[in-house]
Amino acid sequence: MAKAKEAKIKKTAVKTYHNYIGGEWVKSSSGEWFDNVNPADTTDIVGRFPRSNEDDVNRAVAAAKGAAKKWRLTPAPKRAELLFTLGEILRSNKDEFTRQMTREMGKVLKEAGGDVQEAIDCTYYTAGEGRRLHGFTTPAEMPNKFAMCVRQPVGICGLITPFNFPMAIPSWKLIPALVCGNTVVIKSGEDVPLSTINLVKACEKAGIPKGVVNVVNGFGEAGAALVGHKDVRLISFTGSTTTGAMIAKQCGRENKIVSLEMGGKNAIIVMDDADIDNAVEGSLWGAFGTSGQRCTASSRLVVHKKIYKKFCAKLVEKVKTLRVGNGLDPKTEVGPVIHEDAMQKILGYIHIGEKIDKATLACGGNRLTKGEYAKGWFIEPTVFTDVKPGMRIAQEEIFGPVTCVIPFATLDEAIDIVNGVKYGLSSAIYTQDVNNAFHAMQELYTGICYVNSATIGAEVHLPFGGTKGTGNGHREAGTQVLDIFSEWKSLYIDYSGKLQKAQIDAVEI
Ligand code: UN1
Repeated sequence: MAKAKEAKIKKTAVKTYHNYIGGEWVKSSSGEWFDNVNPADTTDIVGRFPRSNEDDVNRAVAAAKGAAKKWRLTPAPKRAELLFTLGEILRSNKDEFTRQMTREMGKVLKEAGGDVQEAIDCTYYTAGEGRRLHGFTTPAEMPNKFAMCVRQPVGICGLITPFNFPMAIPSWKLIPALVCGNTVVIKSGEDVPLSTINLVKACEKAGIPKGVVNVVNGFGEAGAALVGHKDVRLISFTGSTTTGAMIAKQCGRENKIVSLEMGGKNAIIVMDDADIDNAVEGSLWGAFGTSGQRCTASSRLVVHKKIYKKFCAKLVEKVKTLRVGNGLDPKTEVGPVIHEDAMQKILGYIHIGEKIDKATLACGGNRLTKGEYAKGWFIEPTVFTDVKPGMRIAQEEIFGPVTCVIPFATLDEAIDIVNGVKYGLSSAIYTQDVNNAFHAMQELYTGICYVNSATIGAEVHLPFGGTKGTGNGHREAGTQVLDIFSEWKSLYIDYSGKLQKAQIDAVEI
C-alpha cells in the first residue's frame, strides 16, 4: 500500500504535457503516455507526453482542415505579423527553451542556444516573406491579354521532425508552411517533444488562430497515420534514410507532395597549403559538435598526404582534451548521445572500424560509464586514422562522435573521395589557394559547400539540403523553401473581348 502510494506521488511529480488540437491541449484518445528522458541522466524524466494513434491524428487533421480556409484567406502580411510576434516570444524565452532543450536532447547549452536562435532567425526571416511571396508578370503572346503567376498554399501539411535540432528543424518547416497560408499537423520527434511544445505554445501566445497549428506527440504509428491521411497534401520529413524511403513510397502512391531531408556522410578536405590549426579546430567542431548527431557532421576528414601525420597528431591531441559530460554543465564540450539504441549503433560502428575495416583507432572508442557518466549515454570522442574511402565507417552514416581521417595525394582524388558516397549534403575544403577553392566548389556534388570552415553552420537565409541519397531535390530555408510549401498558379486575363487562341491565331504586327 505504502509502495503504491509512493509510486503515485512519484508519478504525479512528473510534469505532463498534451497534444494541441484545434486550439485545445488534449490527452491522447488511448490515454497512453510516454516519458521524455534526459539522455545525460536517465533517472531525470523531463516530462510525460501523450502517445498518439490514428484517432488523434484524424482529429488533428480535421482541425487543420477546419481552419484552412480562413487562414488561407488571411492576407499574407497579416499572417506574417503573427509570426513576427512569435519571433519576439521565442526571443524572450530563449534561455528557458535552451535549458529545456539541453535537458531533453543532451546537446550542450551553447549549442541548444544556437538551436533556439536558429528558430528565431528562421521566424523573422521567413515572416518577411509575408510582404514578398513574389510571383511574376510576363507579357502574354496575344494582344490585350495579361499573364502572371502567384503562389498558392498547398493545403494541409504534415511535418515530421527529428531529435537533433529540436526547435530549429520544426521551425524550418512550420514557419514557411504558415506564411504560405497552409495549416499544419506536426508529429514531434519522440525524444524531444518538449521543444516542439514550447514552439507551439509560443504560436498560441502569438495569436495564431485555433486549428492552424496542431501537434500530436508519439512514435511511428502517429507518423504513419499522418502520412497515410487522405486530407494531408504534403509531408515534410527530416530523419533517417530508411523512414524517408518508406514515406516517399507511400506519398508517391497517393500523389502527395513530399520533401525529404535525410542522411549525410560529409567530408572536409584539408589541402597541404591549409592553415592546419584552423583546419583542426574546424574538424573538432564539425565532427564532435552535437556529439556528431548532425546531418551535416564532419564524419570524414580527407587530408593531404604531406600533412597527414602532423594533422592527425594535432587532431588526436585536441580530441583527447574534449570535456564529455552533461550538457547542462557549461564546461561540457561534448554531451551524451540521444538514447541507448543510438549508443549501441555507434559502438557497433566503432567495432566495425576496428575489427572489420581494420582502421587504426587513434583515440576514444569506448562508452563512458563511471561516476558522472553512469546514468547516461556517453561515448568518448573517437578518431579513426588510416581509413580507406571504401571502408564501411567511411561510407555509412554513424551519427555519433566518430570521425575518420583519410589520406589523399591530389585534389581531384580528394574530390572523388568526397563524392564517392551515397549522400550529398555538405562538404568543405581548407586551402589558401583560390584556384583549389573554386575547383572544389565546382566539383563537389553536395547541396552545401564551405571554404575554410567545417561542414556545419548553415544559415537560415540560404537553401539547405543535399544531393543524391540526402534528399529528393527540395531545399529548406532561404526563399527556396517556399517552393515546397506553395504551388504555382498561372493566371491569364484576356481583356480583348473576343476569343483569342494561343498558339493558333495569327497576331497582326
Ligand atoms: C542538421 O545537420 O541536421 O548547419 C541540421 C548546421 C545547422 C543545422 C544542421 N544550422 O549545422
